[in-house]
Amino acid sequence: MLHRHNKAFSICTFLLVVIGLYAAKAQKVLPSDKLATKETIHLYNNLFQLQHKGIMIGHQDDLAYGVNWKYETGRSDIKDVAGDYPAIYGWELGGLENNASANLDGVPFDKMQQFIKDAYGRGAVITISWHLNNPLTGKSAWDPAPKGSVAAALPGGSKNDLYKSWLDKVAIFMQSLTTAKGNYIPVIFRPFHELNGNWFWWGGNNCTPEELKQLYQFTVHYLRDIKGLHHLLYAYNTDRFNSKAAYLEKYPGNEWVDIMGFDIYQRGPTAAFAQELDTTLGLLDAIAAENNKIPALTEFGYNQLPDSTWWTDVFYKAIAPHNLVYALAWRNAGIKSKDDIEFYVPYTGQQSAADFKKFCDTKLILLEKEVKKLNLYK
Ligand code: BMA
Repeated sequence: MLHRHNKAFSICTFLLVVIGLYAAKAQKVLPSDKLATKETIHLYNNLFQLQHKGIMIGHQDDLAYGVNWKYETGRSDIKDVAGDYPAIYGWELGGLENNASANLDGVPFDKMQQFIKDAYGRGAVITISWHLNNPLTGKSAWDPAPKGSVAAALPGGSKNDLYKSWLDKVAIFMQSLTTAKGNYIPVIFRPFHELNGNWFWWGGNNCTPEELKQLYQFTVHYLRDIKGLHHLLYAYNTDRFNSKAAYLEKYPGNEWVDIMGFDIYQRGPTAAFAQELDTTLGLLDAIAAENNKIPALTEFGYNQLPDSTWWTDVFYKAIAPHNLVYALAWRNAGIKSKDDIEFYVPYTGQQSAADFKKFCDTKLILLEKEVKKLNLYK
């Protein structure tokens, strides 16, 4: 009798554990857009659950060009070196606001649309940045003068109509990103990146925290509520930072943001960079967890990769203990001028190529085939 009782008890316990596990798995987190499409909700939820399990490696303009090549169908520097495409692709809209047919780095928008559709079809993730011109001066994103550019773009400002017309073009581009079945392809949109630096017209001291918050909110409101786009997740994105307060100084609020990230580049000694990356990711872990958002390294790189074991010795060690779900390497522009070469992932024959493959082959680091298995949109 006692024996049977015990058995019934352990079956009950077992069932409770199974139900508990199931409930934990089914516990959904939702994006900030209450009307987000099904695929967008799945993507958000799946990325959220990826924390501690995997870090997706991404690359800006990966399919368009690499070091010493341009527009070769199917080619990618990451694939050449590591055997697979990146798990997340970064693209850039700068120039779209002026009706250009190619962006500021020469990538034709029609090719970009196709690259995005192809990558989505293979199960990967898309993120888009926008180095938009200064609406007040008509010059580039890197034209911080005069102060007042952000105020001018806001409702009531002299350039609000112009800014809205630019957002209309962004909306048309986003709406062009559809699947074979006609559904919208979810996109992580990353406007006003590096917003604590002084180099962009929306950044640092070029506006007040309140103005930037308003611009961020207005932008999301316009795209989401006025234009009716419900396939976007929004990434809030600073440059390097050293405290929670500094990170959150211009944060528009949880209703407007889905992903929290920052950009960081190694430009000096390795030990200091490794330490800073680790510390800053630790701050981001805490901030994202407190706000129930997804942490990501929205841009990173060590230009020209002069250290042959940087990937496993420095980068892996710094990122592995943290919660980030992706890290996006900046573009392999290649030779820009006689003294200016830019690349952040290795190409065949580059001195860190073997180490990059080793890094990508670790269990934690994910490329495209591995995320396809995760079915991020389901
Ligand atoms: C920068 C450089 C530039 C490029 C810009 C926008 O970091 O790569 O060459 O024009 O990003 O993509």
